[in-house]
Amino acid sequence: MGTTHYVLLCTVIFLPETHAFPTPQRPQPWSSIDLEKVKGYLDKFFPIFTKTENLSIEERIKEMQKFFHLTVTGRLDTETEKVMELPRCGMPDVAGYQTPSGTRKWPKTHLTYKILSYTPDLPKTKVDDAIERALMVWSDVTPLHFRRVYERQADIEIKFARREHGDGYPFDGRGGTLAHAFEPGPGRGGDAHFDDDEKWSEINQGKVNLFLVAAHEFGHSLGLAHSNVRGALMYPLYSYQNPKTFRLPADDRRRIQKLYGKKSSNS
Ligand SMILES: [Ca+2]
Ligand SMILES: [Ca+2]
Ligand SMILES: [Zn+2]
Ligand SMILES: [Zn+2]
Repeated sequence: MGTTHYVLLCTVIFLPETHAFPTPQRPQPWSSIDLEKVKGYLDKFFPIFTKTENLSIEERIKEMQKFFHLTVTGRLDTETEKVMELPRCGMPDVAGYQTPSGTRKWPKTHLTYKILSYTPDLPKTKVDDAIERALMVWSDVTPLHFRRVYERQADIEIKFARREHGDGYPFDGRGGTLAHAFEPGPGRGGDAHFDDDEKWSEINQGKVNLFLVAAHEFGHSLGLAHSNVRGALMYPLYSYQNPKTFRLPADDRRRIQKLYGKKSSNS
């Protein structure tokens, strides 16, 4: 187990080098700017702790380090800072504490989706294809069906947007947050938004693979919270793998089937 973790950890930490994102490597004294940055990260991704005023910043960092299986120091050490700078999903990592995962799910198996806007990074057909394959990741192992609609409102509405885009969760320019999605429900429930300041790609090479991020976001659209299992699709940090050989990891399969059941053999 320890060996596996070590190898995967290297993969995660190696990521900034494979992306064109600025990753400051300067040694970090504990300045007020660092403190603001760390607080911002914890408020956004570990929001449960903002309600507990008496938790020190060290205690909050420890919770984050536990989630990511880092050495629990309570300090902004190099390992912790690198994880905070990795490209990732915009949804919180401790949402499960506030809304126990599994309490929000669609009360039906036939869902509709609609693509409201496209990225200029890819031909439309490539976007359509990545979205369709990302939904199939989930419909392949559950009784869920997805049908694309063009005119009327859909359960899962998909768009590419920059910065503030109307839902109160502004994107942050290139790097950092890549996308976010809302849990099942009416209106914006189920919707998935992709940061169009990223360079979206059907491969990787310094860009972000749309299929992999979309498959992760649709997990949220269907009611899954983040997993702290490294290698799980619902792990919050972006990590590239070949989309052509992608198989839904066991952790994600188990969690989605707990919500919707297994695919029946005649569907
Ligand atoms: Ca919706
Ligand atoms: Ca971003
Ligand atoms: Zn996520
Ligand atoms: Zn949004």
